[in-house]
This record gives sequence, structure tokens and C-alpha cells, in this order.
Amino acid sequence: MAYDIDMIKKVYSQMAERVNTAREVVGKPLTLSEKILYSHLWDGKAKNAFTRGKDYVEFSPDRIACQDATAQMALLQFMQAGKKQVAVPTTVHCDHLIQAKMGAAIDLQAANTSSSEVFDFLESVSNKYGIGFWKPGAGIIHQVVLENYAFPGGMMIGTDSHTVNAGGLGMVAIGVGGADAVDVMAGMPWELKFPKLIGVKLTGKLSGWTSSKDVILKVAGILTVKGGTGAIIEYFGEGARNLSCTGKGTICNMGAEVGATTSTFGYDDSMERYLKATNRADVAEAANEVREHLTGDDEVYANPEQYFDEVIEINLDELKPHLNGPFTPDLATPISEMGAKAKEHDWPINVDWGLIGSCTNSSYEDLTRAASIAKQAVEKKVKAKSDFGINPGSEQIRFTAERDGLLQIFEDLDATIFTNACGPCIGQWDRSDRKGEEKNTIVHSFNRNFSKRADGNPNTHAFVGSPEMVAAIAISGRLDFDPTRDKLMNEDGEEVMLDEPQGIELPAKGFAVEDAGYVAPKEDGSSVDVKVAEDSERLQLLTPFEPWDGKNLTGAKLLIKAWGKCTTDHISMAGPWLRYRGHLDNISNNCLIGAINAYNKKSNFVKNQLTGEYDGVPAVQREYKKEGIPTVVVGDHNYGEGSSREHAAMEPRHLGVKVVLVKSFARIHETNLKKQGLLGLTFANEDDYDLIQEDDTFNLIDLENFAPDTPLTIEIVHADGSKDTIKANHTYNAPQIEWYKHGSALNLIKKQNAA
Ligand code: MIC
Ligand code: SF4
Repeated sequence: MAYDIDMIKKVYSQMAERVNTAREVVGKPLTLSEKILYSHLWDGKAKNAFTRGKDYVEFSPDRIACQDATAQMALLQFMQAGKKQVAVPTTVHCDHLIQAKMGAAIDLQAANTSSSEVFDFLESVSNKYGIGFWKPGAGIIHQVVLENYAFPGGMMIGTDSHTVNAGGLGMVAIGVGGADAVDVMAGMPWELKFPKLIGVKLTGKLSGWTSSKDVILKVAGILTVKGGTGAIIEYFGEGARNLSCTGKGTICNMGAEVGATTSTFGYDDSMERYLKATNRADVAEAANEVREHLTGDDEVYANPEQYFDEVIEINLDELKPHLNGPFTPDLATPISEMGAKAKEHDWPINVDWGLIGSCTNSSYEDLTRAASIAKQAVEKKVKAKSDFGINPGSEQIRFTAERDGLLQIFEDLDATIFTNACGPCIGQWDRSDRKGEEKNTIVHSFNRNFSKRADGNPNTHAFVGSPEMVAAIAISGRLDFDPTRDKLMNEDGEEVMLDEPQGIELPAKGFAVEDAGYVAPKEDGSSVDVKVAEDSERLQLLTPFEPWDGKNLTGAKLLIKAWGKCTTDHISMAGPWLRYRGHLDNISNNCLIGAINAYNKKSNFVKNQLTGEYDGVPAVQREYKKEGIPTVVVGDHNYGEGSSREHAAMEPRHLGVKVVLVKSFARIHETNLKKQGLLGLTFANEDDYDLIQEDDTFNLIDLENFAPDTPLTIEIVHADGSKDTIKANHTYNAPQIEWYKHGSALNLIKKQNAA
């Protein structure tokens, strides 16, 4: 039986009425995304239609998921909200804090020792507040959610940008910062700007070497890393129905890489099969009863241009396998062209590692497709030229894959089976073959390949591909290997070719598991004691941020003008820093250390205007803080792209940065800044970015009149005394301005709860 089946049945019992009302109010047939959004309004049935891309709307999500690296901050905040229990079903998953080094058994034990303080904290907070807890080793949050919690037509939020994975099971699942999750845990509405809608019509059927991953690699190439910003991507058409449920999950998962709010697919037979195979026939039956409401209306899919803001069409019969990268997930190259492109750009051809895993591609089907390639290598006597590492998505997948002999196939090829966890995908990788900053290439089935992400080396060129393509490339050891065309030399000196991969959608003998790793919370957790040691270097109770003094901001110094791509990995690096995710002061020592200073193109090397000396960003910022001098961070386009981690907003806030002024923001990061009481502003005129000089001082001369839809005026005073006065836009609505006034959204919740 499924978890929280009563909640799911309740959602379905309201579905017909809510969808029908929404259709009347909107006055036309509805997409699936609209059906889910309008049936999850905080105020119940729809009363009016919302303008996409404009109206802020309050929603009522059905559930919440948090992973260990973000849950610490989310729960530290929730503990301050003064509530006894979480208001909606919530789970915590321990997956980010486990390093891949020797293989699952040893690595998991090492993580349980080195991070016991954090895991114990998360477990006890979960127990206290009624939160389901998934132990280290249970699996990667999004695979565990897909296997246990996602349900067609539902709405969830999660403190991780790849929460969107659950779109593979027909949800609207959205990644948020911890402060957003705290709102919903505390029984309050969750606010989102009503998204725009991008329709992707899939025709045809995948075959040969092409897989679901290639659909999203192609979409990423079309939309680029910001093309999906503020939009839900809805996939439909015969091609969509032909995809497996976990394949749909892969596509939705990587929608985060184009900045999409989320992605989703209508309920179909593949989802029904998956629900039944994962022990949730009850959910499938309930969904079948409201089936028509769990997909877009026929008229919409027949004439998508009339209903979506943008429509893309992809013919799966013609789609070719791709590799995306290096350094950005939207640089899409069909594998047949990789050789020439790699030569042109001087990307290293030899591949050191092939890594299969991450929330994107670690399902049972993924493992079978990759194993079908690995098996051929063993049978055809080809030795893998690259090292090979595998992270299964969950203990259920691992256990089943072991039973079915899949893991043995990889082991026969000398692969290392790492823990069911994020591992190298989030820089939790003790890479033994290369230290230092040597230029090298790896291929993986993950979603992100930003500089330094997997191993901390800025010269590691990481390419993203499907699990089976990663397997083929790891076997050949070459980035330019095209298995549809190229031969390999075996140990007997014969030339052999790899046959097309064969996947098994769902295990013929069913899934099996002995201990899935779930710990249910106490019915009444009021007696549970949550301990945080005073001198802990990993956990620190939060002190509320100072409220706004109501005055204009004057005399603010430029901390850094970030140049080019500035993702959350640049603002608050993961890898070794994951260690401090529960300790705001300690993790603030990584604040913006990856951002490139526009004036010298170096990272972590900025001018201290008080002394004229250069130093690391956190050190300089701490000097300003000591002197009580406010600061401004300036940035380029899509600032804060990538993850949901609110540390990227809390650190600057904690250190005394007041304003983040950029050309444009990634959605989650902009909200995180607002929630934590910072001013997130965008240049009204993009070119004003060029006016900012290294010794500038900023005055926000009309902040006292801070109001919705009213740009702010910034006076920029240069070192020679000359001035530029520019306009900055913002998207704060009235309630969000209240967060700013109170110093943070959490301060406001606390005040409301105390009242
Ligand atoms: C990531 O893939 O970057 C992460 C780590 O999962 C993040 C969350 C985090 O920083 O903890 C995400 O995508 O939101
Ligand atoms: Fe974990 Fe990587 Fe997925 Fe983020 S993208 S949740 S780090 S596996």
C-alpha cells in the first residue's frame, strides 16, 4: 500500500469539481499543468483566471521532500516557527553527504561515522515533528520519491532543484529553498508566480542508441540554461506515451537545467505500470477513476499553439544520441559530431571515468540498458579503458539489480558500485586517479556538469550522456567513440562492435528489498529532544536576521562584480563545503569564492576598498561587516542558476551584503534572496552593468518608498567623485516587501505565530 493514500484519495475526490470550475473560469480547454495548479489553490475552487508569468498565486502543495544537505537549514528554520508537527506529509532523505571512494560498504560506514552528528540531528528533528526519515544508503531523494510518494495530478515541493523529477509520474513538483518549505510545513500557503507553459510534442518512438536522456539533452540545446525560466514544460503526444515512466522522470529531472519551474507528463499506461510495480496498485486504481483530469484536454494537444506560450516538436524516430558539455549542460552535440568538435575545442579525447547514477538516471531500467552494453564488452572480450563507477538510485533498485545479476555484470568489468546516493554528482568523490588541476575528460549520466562540480578540478571536462552511452564510452575510453559506427579492438586482437542497448522497463520478478531504509516518526514527538552542541562545527542554531530600519541605504561598497556564469555552485560551493550546511557562520567562509571578479578575472580575489588590498571574498566581506559597512554584489544573467540551496542567499545575508544587483535571476535563487531579507534587483537597463567600477559606492535613494511595481533608483558614486544614477527593477509584491521589512520571511512567520 502507498504511503499517505488517504491524502491522495482526498486530492482525487476534489479533482473533477476543481478542474471543471477552472475550465469555466479560464474559459477554454486546459493543459495538464493548469489542471494541477488550479486544483491546488490555497483558496479552494478557482474564482478567477490567472495571468501566466505575472500573477503571484498561493498554492497548497500535497507534500514536501528535503534532502540532507538542504534539510539542515530548512529544519533549523522550521524549529523556530513554533509548530508541533509539520502540516503536510514531509520526508527527509540522507543522500548528499556520502562520499564515493572505495565502494558502497566502506563508504557508507565512513559517512555514518563522519556525519553522524548531522544524521542524528535530522533523524531526531524528523521524529519530533512527524517527518518520515530515509536513512543514509536508502537512496537518492528523487528516485525514492518517484518510487514511493509521487502520484499523478499531485503537487509537491522539495528543497532541491531536481524535485521536478516527480513530473515523470505526472506531478507538478517544484524545487524551492528551505524557507519556502518552512511556510508549507508551518501550515501556510506557498506562493509562486503563475508559470508560463511550454508544450513539447513528442512524435515517434525511441530506438537503438537513443534514449529518454537524449530528449532532454536536445531540449536543453534548444532552450539553453535559461530558456525554461518561469515556465512549466508539458510533454505530450504519441512519443510521450511511448516512453517509460522512469524515462519520463529523466526528462523532467533535467528540466531544471533549462531553468524550468518544472516539467510534467499526462497520466498514461507507463505510469500505471510503474505504480503497480512499485507496490502502489491502490494509487493506480484511484488515479484511473479520475484519469481524464490527469492529462491535458484533447483540444489542447490537438492544437497546442493555441494553448501554450511556446511549442517545440521533437520526432523521436529521428532523434540522435547526444553528449552535452563540457562545463554547461546545454552545449548539445550529437555523438556523430563529437570527434570534430572535440578537436576544434581541444577537449581531451581520452576519457578517464564513466559514471552512471544521480537522480536523473539511476533507475532499474537505466541500469539494465547500461548493463546490456557492459555485458557485451565482457562477452566480446573488450576491457574497459576508463574507470567505471555506478551509484544505484535506491536500495530497492540496488537490491533488485543485485538479485537479477546486473551488478555482477558491472563488477565483471571492474566497475565500482558506490552507495545509493548522489556521490560524484555533488562532488562527494574522492577521486583517486588524478589530484591537482590536470586537464582531463569524464562522462556521466548526471544532469549538471558545471566547472569543478564532480571532483573540484576546474580542468575536468565533464560530458553528460545516457547511461548506455556512458557505458559505451567508458569501454572505448574515447570521447569521440560513436558505437553506431566505430569498432573496438578486443583482447584477441579482433575488431568488434557493440550491439544496440536492450533495456528492461520493470523487473520481470518484481522489485524486492529487505530494508528500504525508512524510519517512521513517532505519533507524538513532543518528548523528543533535539540536541545541537554549542561547540559543533557542523550545526548552529539560527539567530534571526535584523529587520530593516526603514531608511534609504547609503554608502554601500561594491563587494564583487561577478563576471559571466555565476551559479549557486559559484556562490556556495558544494563538495567539501557540504560539511557545513548546518552551520551558517562556518559555511559563510565559502561565500562567492567561485565567482569570477570582473576586474581581474580571478576567483576569490577582490579589492577591499577600505585598505586597497586584495583578499578572498569572505575575508573582505567580514572586514566590511566589522566596520558596519553595507555591501552590494553585482552579477550577470541567470545569476544563481542551478541548485535550490538557500545558503547562497543566507551567507551573503549573514555576512552583511544588502543588495544583489544583476542582469537577471534564476527563479529559486531570487525567491531565496527575498525570503532571507535581501534586496534582489535587476538592472532596468542591462548595459548599466558596464558602468559599475571597482571602487564604487552605492546609494539607494528611494528605498524608503519601496513598493510593488515601482523601480528603485540607485546612485553610483565612482572613486573620482563622478556619479551615475540608474534604475533597478524588482519583483517584490506587497507580502514580500513585508519579509524585507521584518528582516526575513521567517521573522514574519514567528511574529504571526506569536500573535
Ligand atoms: C545539486 O544538484 O546541486 C543539489 C546539491 O542537489 C542542489 C541542492 C543543494 O545544494 O543541496 C539542488 O539541485 O538543489
Ligand atoms: Fe543528488 Fe546530483 Fe540529483 Fe542533486 S543532481 S539531487 S546532487 S544526484
